[in-house]
Amino acid sequence: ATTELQRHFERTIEHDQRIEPRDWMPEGYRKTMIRQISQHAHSEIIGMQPEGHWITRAPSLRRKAILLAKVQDEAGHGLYLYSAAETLGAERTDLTDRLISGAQKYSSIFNYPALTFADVGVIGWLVDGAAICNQVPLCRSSYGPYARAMIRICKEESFHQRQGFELLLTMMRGTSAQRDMVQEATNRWWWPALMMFGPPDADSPNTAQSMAWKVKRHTNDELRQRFVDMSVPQADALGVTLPDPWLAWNAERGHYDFGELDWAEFKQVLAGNGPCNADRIAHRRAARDNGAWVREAAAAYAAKHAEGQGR
Ligand code: FAQ
Repeated sequence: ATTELQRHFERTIEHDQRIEPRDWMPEGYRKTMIRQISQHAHSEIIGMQPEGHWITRAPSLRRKAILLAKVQDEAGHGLYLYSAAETLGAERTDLTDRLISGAQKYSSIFNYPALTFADVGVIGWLVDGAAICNQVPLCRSSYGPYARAMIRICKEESFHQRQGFELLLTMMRGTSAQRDMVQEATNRWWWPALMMFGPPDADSPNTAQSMAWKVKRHTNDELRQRFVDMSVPQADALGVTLPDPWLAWNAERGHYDFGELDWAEFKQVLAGNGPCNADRIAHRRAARDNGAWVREAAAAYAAKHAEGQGR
């Protein structure tokens, strides 16, 4: 019977159809999906922190309203993705515990600080830009609930990217001090944004299997290249310089060449030693602990309500 189910699974993948929660799937596929979806969810939730700190410091009511909406969207994406992980049998409280204990990862990018208001713009432009580049192909990922979640998430990320670019465009039309702020923030975020795509293909243990299962549609290096190619004209339009002396158009390849990433830094950030890792986790731990009474009260209320209905 297993072989029949296995054949059905393989045919579904082969024909570009979706695997759904009740379908049989290999344990490795389930594990991979839980790993990727939950780490993605953690990234959305931890990703609220760098920009969240600027909500009370936004320079105008308009900027504050935009930033509030954006950060709330990230919370929505996180909850949406935890729900997708739950369709695979994962438990949300367990996933949160695994994030806090360091057993599960979240994107390296959120371990860098947002030091000025220009960072809010650069995060929208580059971090959301990289997220879209990585996530649009995931709308065709083989696991149904994940692929469908990505459609809505990508629409919202596109708005986030545009708000960041528009903020930077406004600052670039301002004073020279504002232009310097944008350039300085770009210098700090460019390389970490390129690291969001993951290790080079040769050092990416999960890519081959994830591509075979059509969980991933492109390799890490392919998407990183795509992001560099789309960012160069955007930097030109803004009037900022990307901090890479090796960046040059290669007519033969039809792509931009770019410099080597600092993979030692990437490894350090993944190992928990980035500039903000400890802060991010401490903040998340406090939120979990401070919210415990709300979850307990909700569970007690639900139990009482169920009891009442039983009579
Ligand atoms: N940071 O074998 P691979 C956002 C890990 S966007 C930390 O290549 P894979 C929106 C990887 O998990 C950010 N860890 O792995 C937003 C694996 O470790 P494991 C979230 C990384 O899965 C914007 C190991 O290294 N987006 O949140 C990173 O095939 C603004 C080996 O790597 C997603 O999660 C990294 N950068 O490819 C929110 C997208 N890169 O699990 C707020 C979905 C790799 O074996 C504000 N995920 N690792 O212990 C993916 O597309 C893939 O999982 C990759 C990694 C491409 C990230």
